[in-house]
Amino acid sequence: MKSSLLKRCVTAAGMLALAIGNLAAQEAKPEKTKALEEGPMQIGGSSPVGGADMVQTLNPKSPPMTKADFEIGKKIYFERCAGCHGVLRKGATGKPLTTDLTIERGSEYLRTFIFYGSPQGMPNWGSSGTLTEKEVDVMTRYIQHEPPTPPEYGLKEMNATWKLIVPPSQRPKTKMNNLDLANLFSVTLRDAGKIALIDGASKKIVDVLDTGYAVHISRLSKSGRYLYVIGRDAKIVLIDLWMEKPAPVAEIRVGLEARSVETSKFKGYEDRYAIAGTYWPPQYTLMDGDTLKPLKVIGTRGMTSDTNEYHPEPRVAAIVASHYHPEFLVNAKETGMVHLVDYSDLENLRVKMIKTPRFLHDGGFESTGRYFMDAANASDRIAVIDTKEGKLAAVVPVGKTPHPGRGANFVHPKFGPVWATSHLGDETVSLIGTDPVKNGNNAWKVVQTLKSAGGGSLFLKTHPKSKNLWVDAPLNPDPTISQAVAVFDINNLDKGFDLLPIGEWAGVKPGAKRIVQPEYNRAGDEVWFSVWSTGSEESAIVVVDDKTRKLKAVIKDPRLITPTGKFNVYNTQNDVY
Ligand code: DHE
Repeated sequence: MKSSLLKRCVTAAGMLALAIGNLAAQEAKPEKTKALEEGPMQIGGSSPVGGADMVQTLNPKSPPMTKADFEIGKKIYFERCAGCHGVLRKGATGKPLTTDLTIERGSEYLRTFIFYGSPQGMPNWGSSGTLTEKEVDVMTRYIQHEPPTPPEYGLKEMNATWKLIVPPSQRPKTKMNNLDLANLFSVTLRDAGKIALIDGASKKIVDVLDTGYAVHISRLSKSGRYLYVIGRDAKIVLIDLWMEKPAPVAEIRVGLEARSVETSKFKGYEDRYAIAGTYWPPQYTLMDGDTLKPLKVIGTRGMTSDTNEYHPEPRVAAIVASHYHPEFLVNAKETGMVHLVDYSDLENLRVKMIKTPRFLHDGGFESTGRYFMDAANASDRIAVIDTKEGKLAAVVPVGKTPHPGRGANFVHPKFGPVWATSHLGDETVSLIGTDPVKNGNNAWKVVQTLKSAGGGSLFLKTHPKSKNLWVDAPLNPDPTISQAVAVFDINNLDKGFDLLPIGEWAGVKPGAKRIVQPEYNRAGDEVWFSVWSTGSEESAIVVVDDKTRKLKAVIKDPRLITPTGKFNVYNTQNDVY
């Protein structure tokens, strides 16, 4: 970080800390509602809120705002915006939001952009109802002030949040319920900060459990017994699925902001360690797999893979566990370095840095489980990492902003085994050959590009028993696309896609109804889709018969608030996608 910027941040942080101190010193009155009740402040001019404590800003062009509003803006920013724009607002999946850019853009432009979003993946925070007009106004002003520098977060802070709710010695020795765990789904209830456990056969909600804020993903232990759920607030909850009623047995916060969690999968080390990666601070933490006791923190700050420049905030994106060695593969987004972490000796930890294109995001294994297909989304590339040899095997140019989730594997009638990704930035689906042995001339290159319904896709899925490839587009601005899903016949890809109106089939009240993330059941004959509306609108889960592509069931329940990711236990535990 440039020293002048650092100085400005430190001074601003110092002043902010001082301001927060003053603020805390006053009787804690509901400044927040008061500030919001006053409605949008007039931008510029003297403070319209009279004697309220105003944020002292270094930049005279920053629009005035009260400290109460600044705190509201800070909370909303860390929870909703930092993921795309970075904790220090340097940008990544989303554009940089540093004040030299935002003040020049001005309040009217910023307010419109925040309210209506863009086809390139910026959610429509205002028109979707996720943020109120007044919150949009607060954010418009907040991003025209210097970002506060968030605190570091080490073992001391983690241990202060670590709770061993049920020690392993007191947990059941055998499964105490008659749930069909292999066909249980862990469903992210994003804005509720909970997960729903849903039985695959009956479609009944078994339970709704509290997790971290803006819960993001679930991952399974190798044993299939434990669920690891991580929230954007970097809180991990370990859930024991063998309990009479599945329940949390441990929890911890590993930072201020996170997206990924995994456990060790190599033979002899199954579930011995858990790992979580954070966006802030830029680091990853190794924990005891059974208890989440934090063991080791490793930072990712360092040089970028292309220009060898120092980066202060390489956020940890996807993490996968090697099946070939006692290793984790950890994506450092902004530097384009994949950390190959050898966990066989934590005291003499070996980390190999594999150079790949910058802006790594999500990804998954190809069908043999040897190669990690790793999306460098803002570089429009897929890095192919050989987890057996521990090195980069290829870099494959694909469409605009690939966003595969874990991707989709199938045998192409002409090109053999392929792995597929869809894209945020265009309507294509890239099929990459993944068999360097029997289909060497197709390996590690795009063998076919399909045209799906539109850009704004986040996930696609298939199943070894299916002939369908399902592609969502929840961030497309056209509701006839975002509220539907495209499906291709793998045996006849040239025919193009059928568009199924899943949002309509849900039969829910009007709302955003974005269709997100196809997920199969254990048998591979049903596909589950989230109908994702805002927290104040009705959402649902729609189940489609994979063979007939007809509606099979709709799961509706007032507890299903903003359902997004769904993780079938068996498929997640065994990398079936
Ligand atoms: Fe995710 C996976 C980051 C927004 C739903 N998301 C991931 C992974 C990362 C990531 C790094 C891979 C984790 C892994 O495999 O270890 N996601 C981010 C962001 O930075 C981003 C773009 C902005 C943010 O604010 O977080 C973001 N993600 C979203 C959403 O808005 C989604 C659609 C709804 C939600 O619940 O937040 C969303 N992300 C998902 C899902 C997965 C995921 C469902 C897992 C896909 C899978 O099949 O494994």
